[in-house]
Amino acid sequence: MTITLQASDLASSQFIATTQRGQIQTLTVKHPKATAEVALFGAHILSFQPEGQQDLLWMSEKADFSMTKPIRGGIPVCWPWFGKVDEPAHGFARTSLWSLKTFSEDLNKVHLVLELTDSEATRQIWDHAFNAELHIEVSETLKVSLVSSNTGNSEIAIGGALHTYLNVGDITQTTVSHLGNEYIEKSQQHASNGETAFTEEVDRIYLQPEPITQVEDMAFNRKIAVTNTGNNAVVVWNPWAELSRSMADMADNSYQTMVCVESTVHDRSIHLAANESHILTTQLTVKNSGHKE
Ligand code: TA6
Repeated sequence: MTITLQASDLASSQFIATTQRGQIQTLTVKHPKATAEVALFGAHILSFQPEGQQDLLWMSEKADFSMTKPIRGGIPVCWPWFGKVDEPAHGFARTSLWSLKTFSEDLNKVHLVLELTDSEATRQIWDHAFNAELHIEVSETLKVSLVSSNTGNSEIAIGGALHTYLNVGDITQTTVSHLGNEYIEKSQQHASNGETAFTEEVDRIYLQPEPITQVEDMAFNRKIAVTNTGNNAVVVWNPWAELSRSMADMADNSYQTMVCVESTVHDRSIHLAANESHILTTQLTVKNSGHKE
């Protein structure tokens, strides 16, 4: 039986250590099946490396760890909205300080639960009572579940995304498929054959994604299955050369080794009455690897 422990029991953990990156407190998981690092700032997963593999997550070499900006790379939690529908872009969860609520561990996996609840600071941006939990399961796969609960008396409308930055060997030898028949790009609706390759900036909201998006990374000789639930879209983003050059927290050529595949609730389309919850998940699984890395 696996027992769920409180954050105050962390010192007794076999697999989790408290660590630091810049100004940011992190939790480092070293488990026989995988290693991972999670920042309390943003409940941001910085790294996930299954045993014997390259990291599945890309992290910018110029990422800012000062706690004043979102971190570029890993899995930012965009919440309670996705994109620029409101200020700040992608919501406030990724720049809020979360806390470790509970954890459990055994030889199969480590399960962390991080929590954010409304405060004076969040109410100045979004005047609602809420509880958000990020469940992070580290095993051969990485499973991330964002549980949003309405703890107030009136309905709330939420969107959001688990904005995963995947680490790929070479973007020009990467395809993303099983994306469905329709996408929005720069506010225009397009038909799709369900697949995308990369030769320029791509920033697309796929509106009818299949439950499992496939990423084929030929340079690292691996396929990654991204399994999503609770979403109504999958966003695919690569900024390409010009936009990368304009971003202070990305090295000029670093777009060549990343692609974002994001489990997304587009358009604040989840309406939660008092005491209702919604769960958005994404799970990353390496399907095959010839270990050409
Ligand atoms: O998910 C894609 C996207 O919304 C892009 O439009 C791009 O701006 C990206 O997210 C990164 O946004 P950020 O606010 O982190 O710079």
